[in-house]
Amino acid sequence: MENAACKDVIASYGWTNTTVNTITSGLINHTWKVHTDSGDFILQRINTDVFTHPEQIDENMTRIASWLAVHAPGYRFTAPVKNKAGISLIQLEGAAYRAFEFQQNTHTIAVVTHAEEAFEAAKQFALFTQQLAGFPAAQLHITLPDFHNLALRFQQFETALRNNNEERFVKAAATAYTLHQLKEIVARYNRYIGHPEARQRVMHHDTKISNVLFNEAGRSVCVIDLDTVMPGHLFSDAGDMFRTYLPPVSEEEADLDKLYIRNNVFEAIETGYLGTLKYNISSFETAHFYLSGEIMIYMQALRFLTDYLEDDRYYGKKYPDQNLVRAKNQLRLLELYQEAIG
Ligand code: GN1
Ligand code: MG
Repeated sequence: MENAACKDVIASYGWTNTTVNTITSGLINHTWKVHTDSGDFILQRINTDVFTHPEQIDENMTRIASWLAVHAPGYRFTAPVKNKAGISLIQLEGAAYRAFEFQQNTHTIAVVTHAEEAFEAAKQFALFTQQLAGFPAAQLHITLPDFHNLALRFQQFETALRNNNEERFVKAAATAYTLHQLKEIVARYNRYIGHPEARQRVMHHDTKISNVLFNEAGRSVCVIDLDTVMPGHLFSDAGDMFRTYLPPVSEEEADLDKLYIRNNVFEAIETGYLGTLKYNISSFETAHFYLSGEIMIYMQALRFLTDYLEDDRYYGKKYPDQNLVRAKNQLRLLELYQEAIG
């Protein structure tokens, strides 16, 4: 690990004989796997530029964990562990850290290869929202205000277009134009969230496949990466599954010919998610299930292009035009998705 602060964090848990390995997935937080004498842990440094109130994440986790302990004691909820001082969020030198027990005999996968994996993940995310259906969602802090507010994301995109850096604007122009033409999705989003039946629930807000733990038999065990757990709408979780599971390649793929919609995966998401939530979902939510994908794919395309126009402030990059490549990828995916839902 790169600095002395991390050593102090490790010491605060009382871990000894540690071996630390960086886990590279995830664009926002820093994650390490720590092997110790007292078991294996996942240690994370929260990106406090993004999550400006890490203590709110910690409070949300504690509230949910206590509630589940009473109402769904068998449910596997991956709350942070406490250090020797009984603290589950360690704030040091302006950074915030927390650790989780490593769930033995589980693994994550980076991309959906088989429809069965999409089914298992969709089932697990539905189960999460289902188990927490009785939890008073309004008691949770909003850890990222307006996170999935498509209307705001669109406004931020328009602002970025106006305050552009000339060279990037020229490169982004065609993609920006097409994205702008699709703005009626924002109007449909506004109607959705303004509808009295668009109920607020406890949502995960980051349902990519690597946020599900699988066991050796290929069954899903639980969901992880709970920083964005907060009140929200069903479209967030359903939509991000469509966005990230349907194509055979990720948002990083530059060759757009490799993108297509896998119909068997589509069916798997639908059966896994709607099947699990069937007694807990309104006809309004079911009727807007496909819209979820349009909202979330469109939102991600806007976010990547906005970041490109704003010099990669948020997502960062490993090569110069990466955020433009990501935006083009998501735009192509949106076109394919719209064809698929007809
Ligand atoms: C970010 O850090 P990661 O990879 O879990 C982002 C998501 C995006 C995703 C795109 C807090 O998630 O909203 O969909 O990148 N999370 C945040 O890869 O902005
Ligand atoms: Mg995440």
